[in-house]
Amino acid sequence: MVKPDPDYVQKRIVCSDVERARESLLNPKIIEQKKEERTIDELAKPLIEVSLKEGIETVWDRYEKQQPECKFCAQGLSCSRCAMGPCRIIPEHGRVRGVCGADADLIVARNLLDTIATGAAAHSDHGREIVETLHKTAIGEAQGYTITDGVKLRRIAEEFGFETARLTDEELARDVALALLEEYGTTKNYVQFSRRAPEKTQKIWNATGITPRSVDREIVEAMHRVHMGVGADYTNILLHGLRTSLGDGWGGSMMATDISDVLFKTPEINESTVNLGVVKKDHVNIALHGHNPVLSEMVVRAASDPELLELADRKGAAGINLVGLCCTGNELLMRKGIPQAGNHFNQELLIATGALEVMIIDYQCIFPSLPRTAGCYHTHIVSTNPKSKVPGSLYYAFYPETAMDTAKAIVKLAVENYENRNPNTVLIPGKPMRVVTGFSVEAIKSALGDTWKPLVDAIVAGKIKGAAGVVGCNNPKIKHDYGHVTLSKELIKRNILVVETGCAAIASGKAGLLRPEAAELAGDGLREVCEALGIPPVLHMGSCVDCSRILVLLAELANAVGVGIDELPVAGAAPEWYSQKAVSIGSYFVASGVYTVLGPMPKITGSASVVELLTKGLFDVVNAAFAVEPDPMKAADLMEKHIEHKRKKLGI
Ligand code: SF4
Ligand code: MSK
Repeated sequence: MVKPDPDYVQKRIVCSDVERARESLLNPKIIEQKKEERTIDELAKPLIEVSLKEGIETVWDRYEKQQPECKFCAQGLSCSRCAMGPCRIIPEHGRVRGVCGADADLIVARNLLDTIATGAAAHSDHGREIVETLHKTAIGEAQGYTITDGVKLRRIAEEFGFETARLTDEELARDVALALLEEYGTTKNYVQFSRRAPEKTQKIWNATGITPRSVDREIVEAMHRVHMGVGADYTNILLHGLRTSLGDGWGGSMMATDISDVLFKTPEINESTVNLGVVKKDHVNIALHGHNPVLSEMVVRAASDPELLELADRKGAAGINLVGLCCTGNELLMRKGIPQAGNHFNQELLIATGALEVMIIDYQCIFPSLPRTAGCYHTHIVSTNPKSKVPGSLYYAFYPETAMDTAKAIVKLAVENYENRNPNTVLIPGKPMRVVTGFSVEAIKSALGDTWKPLVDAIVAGKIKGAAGVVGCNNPKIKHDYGHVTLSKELIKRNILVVETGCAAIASGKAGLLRPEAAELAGDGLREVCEALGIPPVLHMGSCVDCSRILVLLAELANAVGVGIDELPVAGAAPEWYSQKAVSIGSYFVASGVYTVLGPMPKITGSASVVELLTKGLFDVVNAAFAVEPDPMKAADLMEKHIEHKRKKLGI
């Protein structure tokens, strides 16, 4: 049986070692006020209350302790790239340039390029791991994996011009995997999937010089460009940011999505449940948190292993209950209907239910402090990825070659931990919310009768005014889920169909917007279309990397009517974004022609020139730009106005 890696043995953090902050918080009025200020998620509130009473720190407490934030950093005006610094631009003190001579525009632009490149790297490295797993599956080296969607595999193979007829799925998978791995450093000067974009959109990229040449090349060049003394033109730097992000959206992320579909199945419309109420009192509960589905897919299979189920029975549990978190959860929800416990700001609260035996983490969006939270309960945090080791966790090194053995070992660990649960601390705060999910591009098209015509007709007739992609995270600068839910409700009321990914989709799920019944909240036209098709007015399209599904959807719609993506009556929004990946996503939406409204302000206000370029100047370059509007009602106004403008230009 696989055991935790002996080379990375971590001492379990015990509650007495965890900083507690309880004295000032025993005032019931303060507790009441804080839980209302922090979230609109009704099931989160009782657990926030418990955390406050017990002094168990959460993201909101740490955010409060970080105030006031450094105003130079917040404006993007600090630089610590080289050893002559760190430098800050403070014009009122005559500090208008860093030691090297960099001005505010350059420092802000370089910081932003760094952020975009980080996000693009995170998505694309995830994509590479999925493609490597496909390769290992094809050559028989991966344990327990199979090719689940051979049709999609063949479609991808044809895009590369491969002869598919005489090859088996495995032979084809090997060739496709190798071709995709080459995309990371291809010398053909474009990434293959960028050819999925409408010709008009590709022409804009070519004219602007932002066609992504290879996934890694753009990221490496971004890292080169942020070095001291490599160019001082903020426009030139930020155009490379767009190019880097396109290599993510139409490259690394798209590979992650498509190959996960090939390995684990292309999502189909299915039903499940979301919110913290998916935890079961009488079951062994295991959470799957992070972004990469390669391990969690195996855990799903391991959890139905008869021996492990029998062991759970012997320990007195009624079964093994898997729940998802963040985007690993989205991957499982979309494909397998595994219930989803919540989004980014539910991660600590899930542990505070006291009923979680193990939280398995892969990478991205995982609070490094989780083992401290778990230290006050019986929960084990199990880290699994060699690039994402976390002090205080149990580290089970995960490799595709031994995937099933590792998955079984972790499930066994959880089952054995069930008896350590303290029933007195268990708080499952309510009932789960039903959701309808699984809206891959293929599933949407199939629901429409394998043609885009009904959707195009509904848009032309004005029943549906347009479409909006609402994506991204949680951020303590915005009340948890308020931005997502308010914006989505407002858009559907205005007959704008909403598609969502990531934590935005989970927020909508918790609020009941992913049920067909939510059509009641939509405007008359959208309601009619949703009721005719039996679909919700907010469609869950997947995880963060699955924002690439939105790109493909836009490309197919634009191709169906013979326009560029920039001409479609669509808009994007990230009302509660926090991560570098979200900046890359926003950038590739804009670079692909989608006007995008951000909730929290990026760290760019130190340069009026950069703000002007990103919010106005880009219209002259890619016919789309960013806006920043933290108030979701006002964000809906901006998006609706943009959509109406596009309709007018199309003459509809
Ligand atoms: Fe200062 Fe320039 Fe070095 Fe940045 S690169 S730390 S601005 S000297
Ligand atoms: S998990 S990147 S908090 S959407 Fe993808 Fe959620 Fe944002 Fe992470």
